[in-house]
Amino acid sequence: MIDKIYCAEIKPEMERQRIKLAGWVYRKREIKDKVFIVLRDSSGIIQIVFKEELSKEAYGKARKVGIESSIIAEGVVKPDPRAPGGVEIQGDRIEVISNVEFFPITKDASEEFLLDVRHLHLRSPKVAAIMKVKATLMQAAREWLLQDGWYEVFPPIFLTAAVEGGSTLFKLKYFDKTAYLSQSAQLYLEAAIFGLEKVWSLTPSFRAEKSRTRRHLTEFWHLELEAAWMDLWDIMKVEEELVSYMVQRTLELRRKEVETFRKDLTTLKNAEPPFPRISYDEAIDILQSKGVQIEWGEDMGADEERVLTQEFDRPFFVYGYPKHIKAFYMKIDPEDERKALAADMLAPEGYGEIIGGSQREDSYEKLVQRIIEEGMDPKDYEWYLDLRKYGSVPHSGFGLGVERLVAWVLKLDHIKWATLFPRTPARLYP
Ligand code: NSS
Repeated sequence: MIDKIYCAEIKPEMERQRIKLAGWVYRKREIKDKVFIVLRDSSGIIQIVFKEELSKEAYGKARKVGIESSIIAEGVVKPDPRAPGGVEIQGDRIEVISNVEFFPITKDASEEFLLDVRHLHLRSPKVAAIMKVKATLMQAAREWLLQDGWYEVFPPIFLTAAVEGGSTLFKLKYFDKTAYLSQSAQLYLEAAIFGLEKVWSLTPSFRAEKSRTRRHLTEFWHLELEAAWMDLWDIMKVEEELVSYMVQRTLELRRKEVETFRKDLTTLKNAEPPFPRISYDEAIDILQSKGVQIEWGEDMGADEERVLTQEFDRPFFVYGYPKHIKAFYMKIDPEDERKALAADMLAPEGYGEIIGGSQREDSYEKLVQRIIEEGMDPKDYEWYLDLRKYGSVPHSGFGLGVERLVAWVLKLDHIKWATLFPRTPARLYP
């Protein structure tokens, strides 16, 4: 490790202090006998001025260095109101670690090109800010889960059956058998609650969704919780407390980053429990009153959800969906057999679903019946059905799409910007 400090640590109060920095050349310009280098590291940027009169050698090297070269630089702190951040470095030493003649990303690069060179694009301060916010959201989730007594578990990714419908399964050869990539850890988390009661996991989930939308990836990060002894209303409380903590903590720790993406923080600040709750029936009424062509019993897609989000200035729940548009494992509402005890959490500002959750069917007979109704084979779910034979309990859980949450928090126009290397039907590289 070299003994360096980060760009963001340099303050005007450090006047005349000698410091060492290491990073990449972000911008460069020359004026007469001076070279101005804006150095970038993971914390931010700072301007370093190399004057010929101060060090001929350093000035000469600085002149030759290219954008995105990695360098170690030394110099003295000098407050300067004209410099970004009110401070700059008078550089007198520069060591070029790896010089770059030409960096492929230029100002006018198209979005497609940026994704083609995503491995290089990741160094842009804007992408780094998104990843910092994502990391902070997950740090906050862990803080909350720890203090609320949830156990982290580590479920498998190779599965033998569908969780969220056969049409989006990724199938692969597993020696002489067929396996599928996990769409959700849910069924395995359900098994884990019998020993641990309140469990969570963070795993990649895979969906072969051909639909090209702003909110679908083929591989996304899935934060899932499952708890014994909780009904739908209990788990909705968990959801709103968790999401609220994640958002408020991120505003506390990453305000600057969030503000570079969105000027208006109202909907984020508003994300405090209780979140509004409307029934599916009410949602259909609202949509119909706004001229949307939708009938009771139909699923809401991104377009319908977008219209619905205009009614809210904070995340909200839609509960009580018709059972036939929801998954087989959801418990049927004993008060209305047409409906499942399901609730989605929708983010405002057009974003829509960020969480899908439900109470689970805990009766063996009813679960078998639902599996058959959905055209699936109970044999494929034998172990899962066992859970209803041996000490079945009321239980509930949910899954949060991490990239969807990030996209809303930062008002990104596409979920792909919320992940390091997006995977979509059209993109598997880099
Ligand atoms: O299909 S979900 O609505 N629900 C489940 O998978 C449950 N088995 C989770 C559970 O109860 N443990 O997906 C959950 C969330 C959904 O609300 C989205 O935020 C996200 O997962 N999701 C996605 N994000 C990105 N891309 C795709 N394709 C995607 N599909 C779901």
